[in-house]
Amino acid sequence: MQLENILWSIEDGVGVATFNRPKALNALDTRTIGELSQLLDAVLADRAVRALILTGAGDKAFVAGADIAQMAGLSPLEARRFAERGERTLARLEGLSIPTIAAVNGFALGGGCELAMACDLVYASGRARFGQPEVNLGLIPAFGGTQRLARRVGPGRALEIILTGEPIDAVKAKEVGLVLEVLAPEQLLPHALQVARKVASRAPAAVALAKRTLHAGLAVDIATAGELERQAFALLFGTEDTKEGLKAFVEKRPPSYRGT
Ligand code: CO8
Repeated sequence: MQLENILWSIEDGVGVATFNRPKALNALDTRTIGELSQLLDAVLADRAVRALILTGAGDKAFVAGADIAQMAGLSPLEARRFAERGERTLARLEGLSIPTIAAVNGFALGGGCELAMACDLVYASGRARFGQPEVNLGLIPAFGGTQRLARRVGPGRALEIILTGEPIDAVKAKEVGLVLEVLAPEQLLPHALQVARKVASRAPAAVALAKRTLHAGLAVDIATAGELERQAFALLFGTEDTKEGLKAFVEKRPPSYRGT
């Protein structure tokens, strides 16, 4: 992998991707989005990576949005391609079968807030600021932000955040349901790693199907969603890990999952 703008490490089966473009507060240019896409390919191919954490380098920004200087030169067709590329990459991130965690250490604005919302779990340091300031630039969120924010915090709050373009602090973000926990800056990554390791220790197929069923269920009516849930539940009985999990409980020992 040729990564210039994302630092990548793997610890105990947990991959940590750190956005690192200090001169632009880690903003997403086309190169960085391409690198994220490459990284997702690598994560998909590597069964040893069982959870993924996204964070930002430095103490100021998670990701301050799409790269504004680069966007300023786009034609309408280029803008459409840029938005499609970003949205497709975030949809792939959201659809990963392993758990994903955004550890938001500073500004998560525009595309940065959209990136965090494409992760399963969002934790923030007290320094974090979230917002969709696109209207200040004569734009609208275009990496899925109008949709994911409304699903996370409800349409009323989403409209308030999107239409005013004003950022909210970490405490407010927790209050509205965008963030799960607010931590001291030095506790943020250790907390994210602790949660990632816990989820990574569970049966991988069960984790993957729980996540897929939840997302698929939100897109359909509740009766259809219930049917999807029952199908996923039944499917697990064909895996060795489910047999192991049930057997280990009966035998009063910890389960040993192999991802099979
Ligand atoms: N893109 C490019 N460069 C940026 C960005 C960005 N999003 N954010 C900050 N920078 C750069 C600044 O230009 C500055 O560079 P320089 O030192 O060369 O002047 C450097 O980072 C440091 O920033 P500031 O000096 O502005 O730092 P402050 O502490 O004063 O302010 C803020 C921090 C409040 C975060 C401020 O930088 C800011 O408002 N940034 C822009 C945030 C923003 O509007 N983000 C949303 C962008 S739009 C978007 O994400 C749309 C997504 C959908 C795309 C669809 C594509 C078609």
